[in-house]
Amino acid sequence: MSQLNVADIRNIVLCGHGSAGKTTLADTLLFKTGAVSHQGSVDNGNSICDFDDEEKHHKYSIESTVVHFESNGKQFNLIDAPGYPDFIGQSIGALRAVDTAAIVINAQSGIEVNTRRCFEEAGKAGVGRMIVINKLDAENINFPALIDSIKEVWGNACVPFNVPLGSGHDFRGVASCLDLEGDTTGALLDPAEINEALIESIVEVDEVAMEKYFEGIKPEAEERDRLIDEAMLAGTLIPIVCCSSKTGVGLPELLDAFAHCALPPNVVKRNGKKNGDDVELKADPSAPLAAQVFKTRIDPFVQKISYIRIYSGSLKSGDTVPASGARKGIKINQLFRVQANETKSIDSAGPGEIVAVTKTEELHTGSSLGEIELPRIPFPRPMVGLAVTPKSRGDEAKLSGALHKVVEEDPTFHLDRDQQTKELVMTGMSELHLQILQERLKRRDKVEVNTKEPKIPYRETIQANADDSYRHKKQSGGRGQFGEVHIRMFPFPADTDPAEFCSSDRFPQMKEYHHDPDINFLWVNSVVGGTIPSNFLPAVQKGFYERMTRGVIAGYQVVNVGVEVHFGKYHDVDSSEAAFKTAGSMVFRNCFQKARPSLLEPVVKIDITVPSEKLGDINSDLSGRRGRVLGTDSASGGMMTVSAEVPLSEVTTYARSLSSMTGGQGSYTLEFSHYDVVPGNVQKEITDKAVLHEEDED
Ligand SMILES: Nc1nc2c(ncn2[C@@H]2O[C@H](COP(=O)(O)OP(=O)(O)OP(=O)(O)O)[C@@H](O)[C@H]2O)c(=O)[nH]1
Ligand SMILES: [Mg+2]
Repeated sequence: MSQLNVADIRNIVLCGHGSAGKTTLADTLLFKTGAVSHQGSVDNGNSICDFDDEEKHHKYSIESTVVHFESNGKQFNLIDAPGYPDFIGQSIGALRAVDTAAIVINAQSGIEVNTRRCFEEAGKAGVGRMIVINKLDAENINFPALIDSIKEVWGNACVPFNVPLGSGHDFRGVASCLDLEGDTTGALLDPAEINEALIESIVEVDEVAMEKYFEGIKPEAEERDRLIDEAMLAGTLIPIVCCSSKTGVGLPELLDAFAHCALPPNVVKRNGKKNGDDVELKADPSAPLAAQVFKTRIDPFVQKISYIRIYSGSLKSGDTVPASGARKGIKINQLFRVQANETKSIDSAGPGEIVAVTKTEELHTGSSLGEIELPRIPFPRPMVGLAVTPKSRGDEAKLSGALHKVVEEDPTFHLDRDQQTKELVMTGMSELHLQILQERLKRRDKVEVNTKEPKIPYRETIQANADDSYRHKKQSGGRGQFGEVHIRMFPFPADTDPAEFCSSDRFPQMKEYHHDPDINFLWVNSVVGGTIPSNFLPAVQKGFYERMTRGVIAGYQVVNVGVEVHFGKYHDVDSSEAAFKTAGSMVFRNCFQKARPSLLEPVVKIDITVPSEKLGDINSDLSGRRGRVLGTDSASGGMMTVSAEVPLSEVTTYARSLSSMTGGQGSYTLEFSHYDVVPGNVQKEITDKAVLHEEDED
């Protein structure tokens, strides 16, 4: 296609639970539309979309894959996302690139945990939603019950756009519920009965159209397409389409439904910020450039690939454009269009398009291109940590390089150094996530690792006020060291407004305050009469920070603390930055120990889907793990979903326990919820185990 009309572009992510057939669907659509010359297959290890060695080996998707094809006069960009909840970050990134989410459901197993999660994430991303019921060629499918459960879980906006004709072996086609035509013998629900509900959910967004409809006038085709766009955008229409990606039945109709219902890029409303002000993005090639990197991949051959969605304006090969985080403009040497792992050079691209650039070091996942800053991509916070060392001594630098590549590629993977043990700790979404990444290190970077038990990112804080002072004094010949710092320490709860908190009533001598939102630390300077000269205050603050990073009682980051520095002493000759830094660090430690120190632990929200007869076992197991059940919901196929809050430390190896409790029939998703105070007995266990490296003198 030479000149792309933005209204003819359809960007769709295929997301949902594992094994629903998303990759098979993408592979088949590519082949049927002639975009590729062979029918890829996950089972045969020659899938176009699951091209990574790890994906071929495990026979499931690990990364999202971008492909494109043409059909019905439309240019489709499809992103095949992995269905394992461990890789949810891939779906969340992909949702930034698309205008519609097609949530694929396995007709046999119905709504599963990650189906729900993807549905919710798509809602948060503000894109249109469609539901694809796949695997209708499989046996023992109760289609009417499946539709009922979909409506029960997500509401009446979910309406079949078409229904299957025959099921299992006899699944031979689909009948449209919009245009009632053709032979509907064997339909699993009567299209004529659904027609009214479908049209109502389409006209519902427009009062005039609605009135006309109740007078008996149905919207004309063109008007209907406009209304469908509006209804999809408003979420009053969530069309359900039926198919089998294996046999190909229902796929022409699926493409037709995509062409009509999936939102074009110029319909979805998006905002960015320019110089702090909100700006609405216009899908216009001549508007200012607004584009965002939604994914990064390190390819063994072409190195770093940044995948970019253009929302507004155009990009040309050779352009130099501003980018967030880069001090100068960045040069786009060559633009590419991507087909799975293949790239093809293109000269330019406009709004709504998905392109890639290579070897651009300043671009990272989430970076904005152009003057307009796009919102942050809400990747989930990884929670499962493992200390990692190379198997062969001498491979430290190689390992660190390889892990930094993964950090660049995967926003749900973090790398830190443990403050206590000085070990490298990798943190991911789950054990499986970290295991797959280790496989990648072995294959791609030829480095094998040893890992140690999961690390929990505890935090340290205080529960009471305290005050203290510390004099650092050393005289060892020549010039001495002298610094004295007096502080008051107090809890500073999360979500406290620092401006409101720092009133003159509370701090009558306050000169200034500074709030660090990352660790919710409040620093108040009330030093009287220059007793600590202002040029030494940054050193005192540095001492505090060093101590907060190192932890006081168990070696974890200190958070939610406020300190008022109000008095001190100095010496004309012997005072130095180093002396005040040490005094700052020591007074912080001593004062913290007096202020009822406590540990905070991460609590996660867990959704567990199990056969209903296992519910009792799951609940009692959860209470043994200090869990709190929030609710229970019925899922399809005799399954129930339990939602609960539970300390992360209790579920780091939940996959194994759930599998043994349910004979492999359970699944779950984890999401960070909040930090909570650790009960006294558990705190004691952790602090007793902690080995603190004290280098300071007392
Ligand atoms: N009977 C039947 N099997 C299918 C169909 N589509 C896919 N499968 C099979 O289901 C299995 C999983 O298919 P995939 O396409 O890998 O599923 P997926 O949704 O991409 O799975 P994840 O990548 O883990 O999220 C494979 O063995 C496919 O052959 C279908 O329409 N009917
Ligand atoms: Mg897949």
